[in-house]
Amino acid sequence: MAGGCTFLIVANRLPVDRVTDATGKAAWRRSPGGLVTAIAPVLQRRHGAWLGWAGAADEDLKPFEDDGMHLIPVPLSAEEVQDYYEGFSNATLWPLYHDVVGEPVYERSFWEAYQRVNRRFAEMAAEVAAPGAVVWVQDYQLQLVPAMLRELRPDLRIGFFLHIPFPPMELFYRLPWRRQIVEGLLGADLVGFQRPGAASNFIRLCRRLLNLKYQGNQVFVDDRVVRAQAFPISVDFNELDEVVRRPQTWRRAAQIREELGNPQKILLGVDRLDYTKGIGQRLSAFGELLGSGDIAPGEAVFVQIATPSRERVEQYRLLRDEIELQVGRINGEHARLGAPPVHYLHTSYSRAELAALYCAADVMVVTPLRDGMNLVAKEYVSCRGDQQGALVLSEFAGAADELRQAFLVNPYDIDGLKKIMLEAMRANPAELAKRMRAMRRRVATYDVDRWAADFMDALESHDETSREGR
Ligand code: GDG
Repeated sequence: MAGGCTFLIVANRLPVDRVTDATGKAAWRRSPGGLVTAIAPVLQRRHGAWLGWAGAADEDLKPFEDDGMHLIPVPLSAEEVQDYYEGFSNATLWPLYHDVVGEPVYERSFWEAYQRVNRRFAEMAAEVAAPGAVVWVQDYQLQLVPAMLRELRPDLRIGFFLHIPFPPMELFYRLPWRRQIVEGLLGADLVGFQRPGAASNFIRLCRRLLNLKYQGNQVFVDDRVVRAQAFPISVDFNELDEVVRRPQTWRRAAQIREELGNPQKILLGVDRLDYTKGIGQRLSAFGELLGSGDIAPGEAVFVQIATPSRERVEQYRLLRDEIELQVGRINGEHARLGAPPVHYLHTSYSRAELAALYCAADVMVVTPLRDGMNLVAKEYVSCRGDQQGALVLSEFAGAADELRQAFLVNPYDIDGLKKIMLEAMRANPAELAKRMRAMRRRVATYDVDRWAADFMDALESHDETSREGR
């Protein structure tokens, strides 16, 4: 049975978190995180609906309106949160898709739950979508939804976007359920990836694993054509640019510098506390630079914001201990009274405070071992309308394809990382301005609106393209 939604986003989480206000009343607040930051504005403009889990286990909420969006909660039991979300999504797929930088867990009960929950999402989407509606499914937690949904509702136009990397075939082949995942994705009309390399990995897999024919970015599945293509995600450049035009943002940035003891250089990292982000590598490099005297005592401070993430997954608990031990060691060895070189903050901040931090940072250090895109790098660039600031960026972040004028680095190479961090700290203002201007041009042109519009255009023009392709 069809519903009335003509445009529907289907994602693991709703784009809001429950908070308790001053009077003790529960309310919703837009959640931080890459996906939400990118898609909420698109949905608000198209007056669509968003289907996803509200974040607490074992509760059955009615659909509601918030922040200009129609939100439809999908219930998950505590066991499903453990097996589908913390298990298959975050302990199996996440490390496997990020080049196995953590060891994936292959557990049959996780897979059972993943299928069950994906089916629930597909069934609920099938119920609310209007005839011929456009449904845009998001990310690695829901890779089976496109095929399940197509089976229930062949009239829908289905898009899928993967926010994280798609691994090379050699790694993907390890997954015991590899075939089902690829078949699940092929239920979509359009499968979007962050980088062209990821789209080619997928197309190669379709050929090798399922023996399907392809031509360019089109894969032929029975009587259908599925397109696989890169759509590098971006940020709301204009919004950030506007935030940093406010004098209070720069006043706060100056205050942050003051609070840090007016060091010559502030280095900044902003990440979810995740083992893919290379936080340990950048801290090692900074610690060694202090140890060798390349950075003089008091010359530079490193501010690391580590937003709490997936705290019930074992690997994340271990990572937190490791990072905190490392910070403690560096500060133990190099701090003077009241002046630690590393300021580590395991908490999350408002977007306004983040913008002020970006403005205060002389060097933004973004060193993931693998990252689909990395929005932090693009946010930093968007905030630096003063054309200053240096971006140290890992070659293994999707953003490195576009931000070629960053100080690019291989984060596995600690000596290389040390060298590039020093280079970024010592670069002269003219060189920084040249690099920043070029990067800003890129992000201003390919902003989040452009990303969503490119994806939607490709999805909505799909039929015509397919006929041409046959
Ligand atoms: C996934 C992919 C891809 C962080 N701390 C706070 C906060 N944030 C915001 C940042 C940024 C977002 O969270 C993080 O996005 P990233 O892209 O850096 O990383 P993931 O969370 O891993 O995102 C990634 C992304 O999806 C989108 O496709 O780029 O590769 O892994 O926007 O600013 N926001 C607030 N307080 C914080 O403390 N308000």
